[in-house]
Amino acid sequence: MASENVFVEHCKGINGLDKVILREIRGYSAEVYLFGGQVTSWKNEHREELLFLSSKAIFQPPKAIRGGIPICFPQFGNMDSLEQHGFARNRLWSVDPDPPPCSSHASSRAFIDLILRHSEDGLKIWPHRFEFRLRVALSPAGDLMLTSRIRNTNTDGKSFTFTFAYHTYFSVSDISEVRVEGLETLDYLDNLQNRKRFTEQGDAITFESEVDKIYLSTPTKIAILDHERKRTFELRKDGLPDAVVWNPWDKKAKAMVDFGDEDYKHMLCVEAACVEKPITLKPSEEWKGRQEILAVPSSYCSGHLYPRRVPFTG
Ligand code: TA6
Repeated sequence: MASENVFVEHCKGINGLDKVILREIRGYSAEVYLFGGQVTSWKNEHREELLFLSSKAIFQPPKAIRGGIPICFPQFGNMDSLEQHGFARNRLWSVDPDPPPCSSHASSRAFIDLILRHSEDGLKIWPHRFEFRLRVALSPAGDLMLTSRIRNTNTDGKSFTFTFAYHTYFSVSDISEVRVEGLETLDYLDNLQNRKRFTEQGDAITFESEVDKIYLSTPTKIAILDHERKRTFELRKDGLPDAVVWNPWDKKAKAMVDFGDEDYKHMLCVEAACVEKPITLKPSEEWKGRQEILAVPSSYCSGHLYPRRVPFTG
């Protein structure tokens, strides 16, 4: 076992791609591929997988891996000049040899620091120098925390602007039994109607067809209730005002080569994001965006958003 210690193991994954396995004493684990800086697995103490990874996911760079937590940077979606969702998910990251201290993960022993920088080829596509530091950590309670710190290292005095998302694929038992709480009555941009703006109705969100919505200025906490599994995912976010909700449903599922025809029944993307108001950084300025996800056993009770857990430390 090519391990550094019981909490962090460096090894080879699918197609020999480098990956890191994080483990916590009580049996939680997470897997991160250096390709894309992408989490592809998060398991609880019962070894149950909590994230969705497509049955047809392709592990062949530069193709993005379908599932887990792809990182959309420096562009969310396809509304600007770069490829869909930017290039961070299609690049090879490296282990950060000299990570700055990260206060918010003080209690965690199972963590890895990755780094992505501009490349000479990359400058031809996006003419900016940057450092993107990503810490992926498992808390002793099994919460999965991702902290991104992006710094503008341009030497020509130029600022740069970007949008961002943690494109998290949650594993669910049956999409038609899932409810999302925390986005009621909010405005959203509908990606299926050319980003036209609407206001969400007052109840928790349920699913019976394709959905692709960008909710604006959401609360910092959103809950995904999987009634059948009696499980609630809590998504807590910081520095990421928006949230994207996506399920391709049947037709789009069939159209995606790296997605099983029935896979849409067992996944839901709820993505902590910054889309509506892009972030601009001057040289040497740094932005921080953080998400923490928890999976808690929950007895379904509408309107009660946070079952039995401690408040978010932020
Ligand atoms: O986050 C939702 C979304 O932007 C959808 O529009 C859909 O395209 C999805 O991302 C998947 O994008 P991908 O480029 O990974 O196929």
